[in-house]
Amino acid sequence: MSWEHLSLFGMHTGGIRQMAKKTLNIGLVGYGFMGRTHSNAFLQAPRFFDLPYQPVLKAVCARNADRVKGFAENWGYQSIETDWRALVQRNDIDLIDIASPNDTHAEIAVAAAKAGKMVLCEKPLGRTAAEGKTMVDAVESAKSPNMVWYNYRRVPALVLLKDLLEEGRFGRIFHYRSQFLQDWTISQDLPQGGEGLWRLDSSVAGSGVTGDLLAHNIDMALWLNGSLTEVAAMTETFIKERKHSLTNKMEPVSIDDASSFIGKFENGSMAMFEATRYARGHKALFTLEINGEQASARWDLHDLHRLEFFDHRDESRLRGWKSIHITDSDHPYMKQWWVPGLQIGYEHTFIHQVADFLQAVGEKREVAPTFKDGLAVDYVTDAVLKSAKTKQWESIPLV
Ligand code: SOE
Repeated sequence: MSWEHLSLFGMHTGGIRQMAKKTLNIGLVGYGFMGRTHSNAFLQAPRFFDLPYQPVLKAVCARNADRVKGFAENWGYQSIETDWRALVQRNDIDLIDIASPNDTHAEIAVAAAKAGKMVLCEKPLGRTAAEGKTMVDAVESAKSPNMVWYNYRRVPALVLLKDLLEEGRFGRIFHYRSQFLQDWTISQDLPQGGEGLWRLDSSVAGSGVTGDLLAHNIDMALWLNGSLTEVAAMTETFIKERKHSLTNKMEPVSIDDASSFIGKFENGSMAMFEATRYARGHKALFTLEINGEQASARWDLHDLHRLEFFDHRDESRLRGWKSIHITDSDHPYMKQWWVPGLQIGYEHTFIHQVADFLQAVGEKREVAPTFKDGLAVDYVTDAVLKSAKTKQWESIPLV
């Protein structure tokens, strides 16, 4: 345990200066799973981090008035809207947070930027790179602070990995491989479309696992290992027809159920990626491994507080894989939390993202992943889907 942490015993809860702070009024669109993760993050971030702004849950917007009212009461939103256009035009809102299905991202983000709001958007940025580009153009011309919720960038173990890579400990990188495995759509009886199941409807989601899961793998890889230059992909739709929740009729399924690609990074390393919702037994197994000349590292979401690390420069008699428990106060973000050895989880990645965003707004600088970073992912996912169709290598445009 580091000394720094000893001083935190017993004093941390009072450690955040509760001086009068500028408020930042949040207008959330969408109240599903992501609406909850974001709301929790806005509430918790200022309790654990000393931030220049105090987020205020001003309004939440969704079409179903009764349900949005219940959501507002549960999370402490001061008011509700049932039309996002009204929310975006409100003078008492500083920031629009988009947590609604993918087909709404572009229109809301563009309108919010035009109305002079800061804009946060759930991933993927657009259903396509063309949509993503309109969003980037809108926030850039309005100079709106912006961020995409690629939350896994804020897992402390992965921030440590990024630091180790930047310190040059790996030497030349040879391989980067990453998977995201789930199994929740295997049943033939699962309908597509409608609330909760819009991820299975390509007109709403844009794509299947490519935009939903592989996008996380790609964002992480671009951040840790730099740009991808080209990809060769294969996708599969295992269940070809499902009942649509909105029409109650059997309709063709046009999302990809599984998606994998090989590719090349600009730094010369090889990429091997796979995402599927048909890996029976796996619920959210996001894994990555990176192999360099001097070191390797691997990580997985089911054990998110551990980083496995191998350093070839260690004394040969003692050389081996280390499993580093990322819970000490000198690990990224951890001194804001409990005491060494005690773990944090999935929801903290969103809290860290809010903390970093508010800090950056206070310092008038950008914070990654920006919309531009989100667009870089959209370019790769577009190329993956295209390559799966053309059966050719496809190159990735630079943002
Ligand atoms: C899909 O099941 C999903 O909820 C994604 O939409 C999230 O982005 C991912 O973090 C977990 O899985």
